[in-house]
Amino acid sequence: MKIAVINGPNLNLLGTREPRIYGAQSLDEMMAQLADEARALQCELVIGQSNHEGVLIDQVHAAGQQECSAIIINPGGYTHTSIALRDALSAVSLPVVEVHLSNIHARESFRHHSFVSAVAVGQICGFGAFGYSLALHALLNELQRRSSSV
Ligand code: CA2
Repeated sequence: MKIAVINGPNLNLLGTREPRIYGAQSLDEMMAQLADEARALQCELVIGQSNHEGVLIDQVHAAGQQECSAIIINPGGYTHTSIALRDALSAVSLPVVEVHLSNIHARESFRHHSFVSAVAVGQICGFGAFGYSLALHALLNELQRRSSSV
């Protein structure tokens, strides 16, 4: 089974700045750990990151075309602004889990609203890199639940 993991703008800077908010690990380190964990669960990850809204939308479309079963997405700042990204996630009709490293609800008020949440199975925030691992387990559980209810 393949799962897409899509990371939005500025997340390529992880580990270089703002460690108090986002931790000290780089995105590559986080994704390598997640890929190891996924492999042990018989899953393959298709990992992406972009600083460009259109490229993220293309990665969402590709997840549908590459026969991924689900999407984990940290949309970064586009969480709070992008109707186009939300429309893409809605259009591919795959289960989505939204991840944020920080607790967006405990930060500035402009971070409290997410355009993505309404098209996601759920949102995980505030647990740092562990949030991606929680999302992987949540999606496997969701896929199992959906396949046993058909
Ligand atoms: O907490 C999260 O994961 C966020 O998605 C991160 C976004 C932010 O706009 C969202 O509100 C919450 C920002 C990512 C910026 O990442 C940086 C990493 C290192 C240095 C500077 C920015």
